[in-house]
Amino acid sequence: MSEAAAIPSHVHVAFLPSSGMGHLLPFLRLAAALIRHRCSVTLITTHPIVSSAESQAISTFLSAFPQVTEKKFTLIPLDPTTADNNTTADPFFLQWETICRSAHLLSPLLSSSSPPLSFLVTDPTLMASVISVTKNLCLPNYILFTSSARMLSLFSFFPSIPPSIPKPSLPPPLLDSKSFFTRGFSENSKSIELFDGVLINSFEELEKQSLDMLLNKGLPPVFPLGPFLSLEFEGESCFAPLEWLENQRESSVLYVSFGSRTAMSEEQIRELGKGLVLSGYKFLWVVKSKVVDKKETGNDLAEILGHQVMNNNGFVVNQWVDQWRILSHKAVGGFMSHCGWNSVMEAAWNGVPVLGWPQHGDQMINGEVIEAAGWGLCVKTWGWGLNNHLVKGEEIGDKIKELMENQMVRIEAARISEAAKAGGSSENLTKLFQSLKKN
Ligand code: UDP
Ligand code: G50
Repeated sequence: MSEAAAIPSHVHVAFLPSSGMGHLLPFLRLAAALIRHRCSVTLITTHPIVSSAESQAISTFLSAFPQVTEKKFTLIPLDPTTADNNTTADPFFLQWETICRSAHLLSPLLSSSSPPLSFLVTDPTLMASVISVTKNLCLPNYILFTSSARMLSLFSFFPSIPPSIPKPSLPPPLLDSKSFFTRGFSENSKSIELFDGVLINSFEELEKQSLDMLLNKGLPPVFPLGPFLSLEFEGESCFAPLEWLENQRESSVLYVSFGSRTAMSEEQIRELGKGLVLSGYKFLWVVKSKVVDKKETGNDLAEILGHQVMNNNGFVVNQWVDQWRILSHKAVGGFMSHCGWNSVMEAAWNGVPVLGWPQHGDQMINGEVIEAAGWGLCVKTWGWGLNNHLVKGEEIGDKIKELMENQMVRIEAARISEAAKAGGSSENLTKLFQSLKKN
């Protein structure tokens, strides 16, 4: 979204992201793009905030854009005994449920905005709870879908499953019709027709088939506005081993990260470390063994990994890194990823081939997008990170070699990056504003 789109004056947009960096970051990136197009922006922040990564991102965003109005939305504390075990086990799921249960209190916050709001952009996990509020206020409401168009096709037709999506690729909690996740997914999916449109961080060239399928299905219009670009301030005060990267050969390093909320078992971490060493490639590895961002100490790391990994070909970190900066570095030639959608889009923009190892949720479906477009591999035989299946280091090492030695994926990754940069997101933004005028 770099070129200026034709946008009417006095557009005031409010953003309501849900919890988790994978939800917050695309909201902040889209908000920044609209600010660049001279819109006024209100950011609704939900309190208490789950992780310090989220608090940090919100505060740096607000200092970078002092013209943004922050509306603090204090949530009604959720009595954990009224939520099921599945919800309370994951702090981010618990927060989704807490926001949903507080959503009826949003009304005064939205109606008191000045100048009056043109529309709200709502997180997909909050749709069913928020739509009645905006309908009462006659306020247009758009969804920012935080995953792939392929996942959106599953979401919007649920409980039907598009034939193009194999059952084993479904988010595992969807296999249990009574799970908290399935209930929310299903209610949110049903409410989609009440929305004015769906904004998505994707682009035609990457997901043409899924986007075409979503057209003419009686759904609200879908606006592919991606890839969303990282914001300058995101890298502030977070780590990137640039000096180390500068000393590596071009495309020689494998970057390894499983996103902001996937913790691996210590046993699996050890095998992964073994695999990285066995591959013989240089690696930059972000290790995470806790779901929320409590830092592991350096001692813990050495204890888990052993000194061979720590002192071998790699650079191991256990803190929040500037992923965009790493992926855009010329030394990085591969990305072992859980296929969280933001990571996938960041790899696409930067032309980095991906070795996908989906861990949960929508990640297998996102991995299939990469594989179909030919700029990476998605390993399905390793199973989901959630189960007890331990993937051995030898196998991991072999897959890494397969990716890093594959010239075809490298060529395709460069092609996808070019298509991403040439994409029509700015035209789609213009279409969005034209659709607003008709409301
Ligand atoms: N991220 C980052 N540094 C980290 C970990 C994650 O900048 O150390 C960013 C990453 O670039 C992406 C987001 O956090 O934009 C994670 O979202 P994604 O959808 O990839 O996965 P999730 O964390 O939601 O599983
Ligand atoms: C997070 C997650 C799992 C997961 C997804 C996440 C999505 C987004 C779609 O964002 O696929 C979505 C999920 C739930 C819902 C509505 C929409 O109620 O951990 O699959």
